[in-house]
Amino acid sequence: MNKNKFMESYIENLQRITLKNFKDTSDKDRYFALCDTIMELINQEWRNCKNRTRKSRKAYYFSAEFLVGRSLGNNLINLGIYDEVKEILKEIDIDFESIENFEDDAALGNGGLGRLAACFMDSAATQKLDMYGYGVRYREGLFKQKIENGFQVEEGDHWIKDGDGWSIRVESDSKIVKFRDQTVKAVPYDMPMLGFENEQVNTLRLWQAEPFEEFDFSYFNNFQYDKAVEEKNRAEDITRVLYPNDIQREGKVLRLKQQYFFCSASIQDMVAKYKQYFQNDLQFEEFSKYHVIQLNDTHPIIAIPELIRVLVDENSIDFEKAVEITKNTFAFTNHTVLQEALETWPKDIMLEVCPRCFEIIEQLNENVVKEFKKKGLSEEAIDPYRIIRFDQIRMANLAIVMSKSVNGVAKLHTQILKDDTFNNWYKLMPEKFNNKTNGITPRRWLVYSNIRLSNFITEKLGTGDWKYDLTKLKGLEKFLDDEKTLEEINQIKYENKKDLAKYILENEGISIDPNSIFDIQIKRIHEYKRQHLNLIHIINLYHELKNNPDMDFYPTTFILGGKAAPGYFRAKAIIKLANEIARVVNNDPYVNDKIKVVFVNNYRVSYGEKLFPAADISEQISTAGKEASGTGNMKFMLNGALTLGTYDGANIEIFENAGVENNYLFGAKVEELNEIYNSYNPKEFYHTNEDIKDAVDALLSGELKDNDSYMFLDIYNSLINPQGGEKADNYFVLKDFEDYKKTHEKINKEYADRLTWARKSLKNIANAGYFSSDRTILEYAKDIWKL
Ligand code: B1H
Repeated sequence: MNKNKFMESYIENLQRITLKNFKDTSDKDRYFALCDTIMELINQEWRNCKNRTRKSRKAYYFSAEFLVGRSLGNNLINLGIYDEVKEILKEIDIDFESIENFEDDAALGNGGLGRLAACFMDSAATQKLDMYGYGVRYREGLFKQKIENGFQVEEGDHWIKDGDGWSIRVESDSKIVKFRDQTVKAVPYDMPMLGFENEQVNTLRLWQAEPFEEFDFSYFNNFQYDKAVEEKNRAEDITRVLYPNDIQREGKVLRLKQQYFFCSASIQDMVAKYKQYFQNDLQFEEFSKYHVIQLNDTHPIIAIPELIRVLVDENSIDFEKAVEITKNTFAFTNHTVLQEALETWPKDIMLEVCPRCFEIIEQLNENVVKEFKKKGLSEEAIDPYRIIRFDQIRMANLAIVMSKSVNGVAKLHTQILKDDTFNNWYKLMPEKFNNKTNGITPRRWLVYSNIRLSNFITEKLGTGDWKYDLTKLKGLEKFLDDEKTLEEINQIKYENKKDLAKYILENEGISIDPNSIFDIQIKRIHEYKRQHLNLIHIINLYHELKNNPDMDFYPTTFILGGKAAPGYFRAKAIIKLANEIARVVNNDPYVNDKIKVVFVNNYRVSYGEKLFPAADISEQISTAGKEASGTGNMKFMLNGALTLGTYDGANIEIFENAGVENNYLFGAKVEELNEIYNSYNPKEFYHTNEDIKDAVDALLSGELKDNDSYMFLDIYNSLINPQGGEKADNYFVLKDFEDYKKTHEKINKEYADRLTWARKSLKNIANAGYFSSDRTILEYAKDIWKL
């Protein structure tokens, strides 16, 4: 990059788009002009990539969520011009950080599933894989979380109200999407996805719903102004907002409309381009030679009947042939075994949204039934395989029949799919099933967010090659017994903790000590993730420290953060509890030099970038068998935190790679929980373990106040009183409490030996290579996509 040219065009852009003189421009102006200048810089390479790949086989990642976060810093890192641009800005008196903070997170996802899609985009480009992303351009991303009086309050997230510096509207590629009751226009916005220092630029194409006709003049001319705008609103409603329920499905018409909307537009787009690029030698039989579609969970499965519809109705292909083509095109990823997530759509809703797709699904269902009867299965034996049963369309079944590959996202998770969730299918078609353990991009989650550690690694290894091949971190192991290196590791962590402490003081108004242990649990709030196990442990610890002031104890700061789905009462109760514990503990001078509790407000990608680098302990405490993989666990590991975790999801693989002796494993395993499932009685634990009774009783003793919301009573009941057919303590919080507490005590002792701790931390960093999403995406490319 030519520095002078960059500066010149930056200032020119800034003045041109604002019509102001340089000195009069605001930070916001300066942020957007920087986006413009970078978009200009990459334009040529982006076009080159689009042109080069016209006739090559490509992968298409279909996802209702892409949790991209901020792009400025990440794009500069991937272009290899981060430091240079910072310097250029400094020369003209612009502080990079202040304009960086002008960027709103693109929060177009709920949690791990959406963030995984964003990490995959980064890794595919970095590995020079031609992968397209297709999704939805929600005008409102995931709600912003405010905490009032300790309660979560949701606010809208109109992330593009000031503009969108990273997208190009490609009007000419717009598509028409037809629903039973309305017809809308789908307009694509393309975001460049930059490979790391390699000139590859892939495309994330997000569709926005707009009225087919901007304005209905017949209404207008009849003075029916309301009606004239009504249609416009009804169209825009489709992509107005992201549904905020992580895990829990939402059976609303509008949700299916969103799904059909982006899937239909994407399929039409693929077919149109195929016809355009291959016009002379067009053979639809070869469609799957050039296209493979990866379905990110059940949300985009409606793309399957849509492809058949487009082939049959719009391109005169035989139904059976279209089915064959489709079967060779799709692959399906499952992300959870929780029943409440498995999508089924009632027939009447599907008829209301996309009746033709329903017809096609009926036909596919008949085919399945016929085929299985031929195999000799009875009506009853076929039931688990039916795509439609009791007028419900079972989307996972549709995907499994119609895909060439079905994968889980961590070893244990895939095993559970085979043994349990999809066991029926697995028995019939074992060759379809495979595992792809998740990963994270080291560019965002280390190079960009933890500059200190990143520079240190490069210095130690003598090269930055590890940024392309994260397994090279293994080379750090030669410093495991080098005291100076270990001290440096501790120093880096300390500096990062100071930065976080400053940020938390500014944003949460709580002062914390960077010399204390930073114990962090950040993720969506859900009972299976067991934030309440963490919290009742803190309550018990607090009581212990009050009763026993001379107890040997290493000061600890407990940090929690995460959003609750707006309709999930118990998750909101957990947030209130965290805030209430923080209020009581932080205002108690008797314990304040020992423990502090912080609930960080509005946890999101850009907050995570500050939290992961500063953690000593990574809390990964889900009930064994429930967390499919987890990816936060990997971000902590890569940044040198030790995992306090159950034998669940990818934790298991973290223990395998870094050594369980360098982490803290606790709690019951899946097999044990399966065995005791029917006989489990949490009251036994409550009555026989004083610490448990102490902590659980505190929910109702009046010491903690829930402002008459009955929230703490709800948590209390969920733990020890069976209710309305639901068993008590479904997630075995009380069962695992004692082991959790003992493990915390062990951590507290061992932390004091600072060099031994640093050694464990280094062991984790050195073995985090496996968890790069580069590795994951290469496995998809090799095993499933054959790219
Ligand atoms: C995961 C979801 C999910 N699994 C439904 N399932 C949603 C389901 O809006 N919805 O309806 C949204 C999200 N998300 C997560 O995926 C798993 O819980 C994690 O363990 C996993 O790491 C992540 C990525 O695979």
